[in-house]
Parts: sequence; structure tokens; C-alpha cells
Amino acid sequence: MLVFRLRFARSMRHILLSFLLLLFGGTLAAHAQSDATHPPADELSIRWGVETNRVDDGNRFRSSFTIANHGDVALGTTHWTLYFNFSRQIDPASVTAPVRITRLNGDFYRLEPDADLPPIEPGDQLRVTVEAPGSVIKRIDAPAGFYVVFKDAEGRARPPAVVSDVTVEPFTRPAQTSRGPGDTWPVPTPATRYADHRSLTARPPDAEGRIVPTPDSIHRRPGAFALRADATIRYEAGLAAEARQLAAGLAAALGRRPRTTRTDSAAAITLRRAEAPRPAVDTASAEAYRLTVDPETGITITGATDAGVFYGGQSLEAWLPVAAYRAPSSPVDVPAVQVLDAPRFDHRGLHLDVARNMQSVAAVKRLLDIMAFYKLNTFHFHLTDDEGWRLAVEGLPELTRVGGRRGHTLDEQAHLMPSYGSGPSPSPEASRGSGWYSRADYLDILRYAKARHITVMPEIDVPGHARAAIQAMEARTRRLRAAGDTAAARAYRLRDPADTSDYESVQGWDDNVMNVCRPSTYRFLSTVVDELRGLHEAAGAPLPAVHVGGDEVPEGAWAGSPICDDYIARTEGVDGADDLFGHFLGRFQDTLATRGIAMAGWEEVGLEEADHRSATTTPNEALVDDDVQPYVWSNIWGGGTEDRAYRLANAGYDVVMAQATNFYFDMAYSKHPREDGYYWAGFVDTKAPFAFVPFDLYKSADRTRMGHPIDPDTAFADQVRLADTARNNIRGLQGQLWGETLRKPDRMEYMAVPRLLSLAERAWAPRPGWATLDDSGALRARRAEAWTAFANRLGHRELPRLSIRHPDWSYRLPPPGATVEAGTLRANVALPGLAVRYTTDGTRPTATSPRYTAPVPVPEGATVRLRTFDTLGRGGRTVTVPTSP
Ligand code: TNX
Repeated sequence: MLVFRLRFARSMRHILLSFLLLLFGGTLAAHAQSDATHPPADELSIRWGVETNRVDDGNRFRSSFTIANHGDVALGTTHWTLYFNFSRQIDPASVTAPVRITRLNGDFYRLEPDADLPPIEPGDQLRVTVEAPGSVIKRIDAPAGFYVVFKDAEGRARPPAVVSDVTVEPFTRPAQTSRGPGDTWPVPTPATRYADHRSLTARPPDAEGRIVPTPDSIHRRPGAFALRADATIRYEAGLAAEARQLAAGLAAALGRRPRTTRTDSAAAITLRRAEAPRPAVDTASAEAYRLTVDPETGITITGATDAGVFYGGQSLEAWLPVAAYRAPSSPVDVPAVQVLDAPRFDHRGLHLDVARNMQSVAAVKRLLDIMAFYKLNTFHFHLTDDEGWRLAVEGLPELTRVGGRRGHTLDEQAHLMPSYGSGPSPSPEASRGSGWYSRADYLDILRYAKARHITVMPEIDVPGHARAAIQAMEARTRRLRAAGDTAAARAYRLRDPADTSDYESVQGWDDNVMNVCRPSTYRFLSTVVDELRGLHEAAGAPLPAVHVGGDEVPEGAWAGSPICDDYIARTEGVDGADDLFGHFLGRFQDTLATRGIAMAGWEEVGLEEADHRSATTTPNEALVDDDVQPYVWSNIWGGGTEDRAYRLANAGYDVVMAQATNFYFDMAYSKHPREDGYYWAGFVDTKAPFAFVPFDLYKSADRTRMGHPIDPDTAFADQVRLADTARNNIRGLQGQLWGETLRKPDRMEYMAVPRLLSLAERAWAPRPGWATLDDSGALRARRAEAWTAFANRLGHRELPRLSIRHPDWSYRLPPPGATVEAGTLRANVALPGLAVRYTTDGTRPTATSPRYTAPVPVPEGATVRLRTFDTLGRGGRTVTVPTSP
């Protein structure tokens, strides 16, 4: 339909143009001809699809590009070049048509016609097939960010023009949806979902299930306290902010914001800090609180610190009947209770990558809101990577001006090249590849986080994943050299211009590692760290740790650097390029330590260099006694590195569990081709973070990334266990929102929630009974029961409450399961309680379509469509059920 309309518009334009030509004759015709060396970009279309993932025994895939000319003039051979991004490595030898495809760097490609390519005539198309290692099973994997650069008759390049008519062929055949012969993971269908959800018998959550994450203990008392709209909140000194936040939250249920006061002795709600020591909250945690609801005397929240008071307030909001939020009223009957609560883990983190795709300050604040709502306390802010540097640093304007923008360029003098489909425009308004946080922006974020008891841990990813900074400092060097200031030009340079090292990073970059042998690199890092310190100080926000990345330094970096050769010769304890990584970390750690800042990093910071790219794990003894905190991430079930977290913790490192299999929220929720996300570690559904067992993670493994069942009793026999004495070295858990696929504003929210609620449950709630079972069959059975209860809490209560309190949050609404058999529709949903609505006339269900509550007869031959809706009428993906057998 859309295609038809476009064509129609095009031919209308054609007719109109011919008509004008007839009318005005000569001059206009001459003008039109001189301009018409090629069709405009909006008269080109591109179609791309996977032909098969089964080339070379399933190790390669073949896909095709079809470039069609809908214009009035031929697309000739010499005067155009097409650019795009594609995160697979096209084999240039496999390209079939007379075109050349070159990967310029990273995921950035150029496609040029060969001289013998016949012109693509109006109405014609060119089909090019290409092969690449690996496989592609999802729409999000498709090449993106297409634009064309035409040359005029004199060979001058015109401004790049976006090709927006791009179609990705659907993934329907098994050869398109299977990753190869070892792939046994089924593509979800309405019927498989229906079968999967059947065990989740819908049952309204009992009162104890009201608070997510589950508190340490809840004691119900008889009766209820009538909380009136004219209630006041009395607070002790130092708790004014917590009182205001609670008042704002309760306003949603009471229809009016309670007054906050220091003095009113008859206040309905009292906020207090416990006197030292802290027996009042029965625990030593600084985040502990006690919430008491007494039918007579009202509500008291006692916190060990102001953070505890804040969490007590969050729990009180959650404890109110959800009906009060649906229809604010006064009074609200608050059931009497005593909640004694403290988190299981000190570190409850969420990581957000804004380098690959930028997120606005507003979007970051929204994420902080949700983190605070579920008692997460650490925001790991991934500010830099190969594809972008997002923090303004005083005195180094190129960092953001060049390193913070992506757009069409072949020399990267002014900005970086496009990545992840960010397109030709370098403008932050036009591209999520561009943008950065000014000093004021960053301060704003810090203050916002602080008010919600969230610590911001910035990440400056070095020495690999550092291309944006390297290119930016090259631009700075050029500027100052042109100005004749050679000393200043060198001062912050991050590469050795004579480096001949040949390497390639995971994302395909051949130049993304800082030179760790130049003094200027360390000067650069100190400058950035001092900037961060200054910012955190100005906001009154702590900076206990800087995350230095340290991940995925490609093999071969520095091997061809004369500066490094010289440095190695001069430096004791550094015998070759292989020693440089550890040496660099030691130096950077000193820089941080002298400023009182701990060094956090990905797991690599705790490993011997040689282990980074292998399945072995030898903790690096040199840093164990320093304040170094590895974030363990790189596990794939069956991959051999599952025990890294325990090896590091047993060796004495303070470890954060950030495992890809359970906590990578950039992985797709499912294998469905339209469910966006990566899948190198498998598919990560909402249950995955819930099912994680921090002290015995092997119990979390059910299936390999290819879908093969895992027997946890035998599969991990060779893997190291967590020593009892090392339990305290597990600091906590963290979810990761990597940014490659966060290409649209609300994607971040979709990828974060509801998985974030499962993360919060596992990081805050006490260790569940099922996790301690040794019999794996019994464990799985009890875990399934616990999941059923939790899924019901989310669907019946917590997500409706979230919708009301944060109405603009676009969390994921899971697609329904459904079958039509013998003329009867049966449907269900992964989080029981969410509304499923359906149509039988082929139209897309809306918020007013009939709600499914029990099996319904459907007319023969009807097309049944279903969608899941939230309480505000927002719908998820449409599901179509085949009705003929
Ligand atoms: C691995 S995890 C990376 C990131 C990617 C991510 C995508 C880690 C420390 N490095 O650079 O964004 O996978 O899932």
C-alpha cells in the first residue's frame, strides 16, 4: 500500500514536471536536463534481505541488496557512491554485481559502481548479493543509515542525500531465522508462547507481594490506617528532600499533595532517622529502614540514613492499594503493617551506554526515576566509546565537537564517521550519533541522581574502545600545529603517528586503542579525571569510583609502535607489548588512588593480559590489593568462562556481577525477528535476571545460547565455585543497557523495563529459598513457582502502578500467546494481569477492542489479531494467529 502510494506520488510528480516543461519550453528544459545527471535520492529505494544463513555449513550467510531507480533518468556508472552501516563483515570477494563494497572502518561501508556496471534505467533495479561470516536473524541486524553522494559533471561531490525508502525483507523461512545447524532455539509463535505461558496460572498477588523488590520482612497487623488527603508529613532535620519526594508520590493516590512540616505533632506520617546505633531497623545497612503503619498512630518511616528513609517512602507508595492510584480518593485505607527492610547487596546498578547512541538529559533522568522507584543505587554512565565521546571537558573542545558528532566524512577532520545507521548529518538534532552533555547538563544529571540516592559512576572506556577520543585529539593536534604551537599540539595526543600495529577490535575498528606509552595519554586521563572530580564536587555528588572500561583490547595493539618500543626498552618490569595493558592499568590506578578514587573496570582489569581473549582466567595478582573492582560480563553458557566472577572474588577482588546471559538488557527479549536487540549471549527475557543465583550462578543456566538444554549437575564440573569466605567480595548485581540498538528514543525504556524489576528483585530481596536447593530438579520447580508469583505481581500490580506513576514510560508489553483450535480462541500473556485485546476482522486491536478473559468462539476463516495493553491504553506488538490448520 505504502509502496503504491509512493509510486503514485512519483508518477504524479513526473506528469507535473512534463506538463511544466511543455508550458515553459526551452529555458526550463535546459535547466532540468543539466540537473538530471542522476535521479534524486528520494527516487531510489533499497531492499535488503537475508537469502540464507546456511552458506558454508551455516558459518556464513548470504544477503542481497536491491537498488531500484524510480526516477526519470538513469543512474549511471560513475557519479554515485552509496554509504551505509552494517555490523557484519562483508567478504569483498563474494560481491556478485559489478559494484565494489568496501568496509572503511568499524561498521561503515561504501558501495561504488564498477566502470562496467550498466546504467540502472528508470524503472530498473540492480541486485547485489554478498556473503559474510556469521548469521543474521533479526530486522535490527539489517544494514542501516543509507545515503548517497552524487558527483556533478566536474566530479565535485554534492552534499550527501539520505535514501529513506529502505525495506527489510521479512524473516520467515528457517534458512533466515536459524543461526546455523546448531541452532535449536525455536522462533516464538503465538502457539509456542501460549504453551509457555500456560504454567503461569493467573492469580492476583496477595498483599505481601505488593512491594517490588520484596522486603526483608513484612508483618501484617490487623486493621488499616485511614490516610486522608489533608494529611501532613512531619520530618526530622535533614530529611526535607525525602519528605517532599514522598509527598509528590502520595499525591498520585490522594489527589492532593500532603503538606510537609518540621513541627506538626499530629502528622499522619513521620520520617525519622534512627539514633546510633541502629537497632531500630535491625540491621547494619546504611540503606535499611522500618516502615510501620499503625491503625491509630499513623505511619512512621525510620531510616538508618536519609537513603533508608527514601527507600521506606518508596515502599510506602508501593504498599498503598493500587486502586488508589487508579482513582485518587480520600481517605486511602493503608493496611497496618511493619516492614523491616535492608538490601541484600550494596551495589544495585544499571549501566547505560550513550556513546553508540546518544540519550538526552531528559531520557537519562527518566531512567534515574525508574531506578529510584525500584531502589537501584548506582548509575554506571558509559560516556565514551569508539563511536562517541559525550562529556564536555574544559580546555579540550575537540572531545565533543569532533568526538561527540558523527556524520558523513571521509577524513574525520570535523567529526567521526557514521556508525549504527546514524546517517550523514552531524547535527545532534538530526542524528542520535551526535550530541554531548555540557557541564551544566552533567551537573543537572548528578544532582537529579543524588536527590534519588543514586551514585553516578562515570565510565571513561580506555585504552581500547577509545577511538572517539583518539580522533578528537588528532583534530586538536592539527589545530594547534596549524597555529604553530607544536608543544601544545603534542600535549594530549593519544596515538603514535608511526604506529604500524595491525589489529581489529570486536566492532571492526583498526585504530581504537590509545597509545599507552606516551606521557600525553596519562596527561589526558588525569585531565579528564580532574574534570569529573570537579563536576562531582560542584554537584555535591560523591565520586567513589571511576570505571575505566579496560575491555576488549584487540590483540596486536602497540606491537608496531616505535614509541612503545622505546618505552618498553626504558621501563623496568615491562618486557614486551603484552605487558603494557597491566602496566597501563597500574599507572591509571595510581592516578585515581592519589585522588581517593577506586578503579572500577570490566572483568579484564582483574585478569592477566593473555587471558582476555581466551577461555582461561588467571586473576592478576598485581592489582588485587588495590582498590580495583572488576565487573564480570563475558559469559556464554558452555563457553568455559562462566567461573570468572568466582575466580576473581576468590582471589580477593570486589566483584560486580554483570553477566551477559542474565543482565545484558541490550540482548533481545526473544528470538522473534522483530524483537530488536543483540543475541551473542542468547536471549534475555524478563525471567533471566530473576532466575540468577549470585552465589552459585551455574544454577541459573537452563539452555545454551543455541537452545541446547544444560544439565547444571554435570555441565560445570570443571568450574571454580565461590568460596564461602569470598561471598562478601560479591558487591552486587548490575544490568547493562548497551547502546548499539537503542536507535529510537523509547527503545531504552523498552529494553530496560520490565527486566529492571527482576534485576531489582534479585539485587535487593533476601536470598530466596529455591536458590539454596542442591537438587537441580527441585530448584527448577520451586523457581518456576516463584517466577509465577512474581510474574503475577508485575502484571496485576506493579506494571499498572508504574503506568500510573510514570505514564510516559514505554516499557515492553509482552506479545500475547494464542491458539485457535476448533473455532475457539485461547490467549494468555507472560505477565498475567496485563490486558490482552483482540479483533477477528483483521484490524489492529486498539484499547477499545474486546478484552480476552475466557475462550471465545471465532468465525471460520477469520483473521485473529491480538495485542497486550497497559492500563493507560498503550498497546504492544500485534500478533496474528493463523486460523486455518
Ligand atoms: C560487549 S561488554 C561490549 C560492548 C558491547 C556489548 C554489546 C563489554 C565490556 N563490551 O562494547 O556494546 O558487548 O552487547
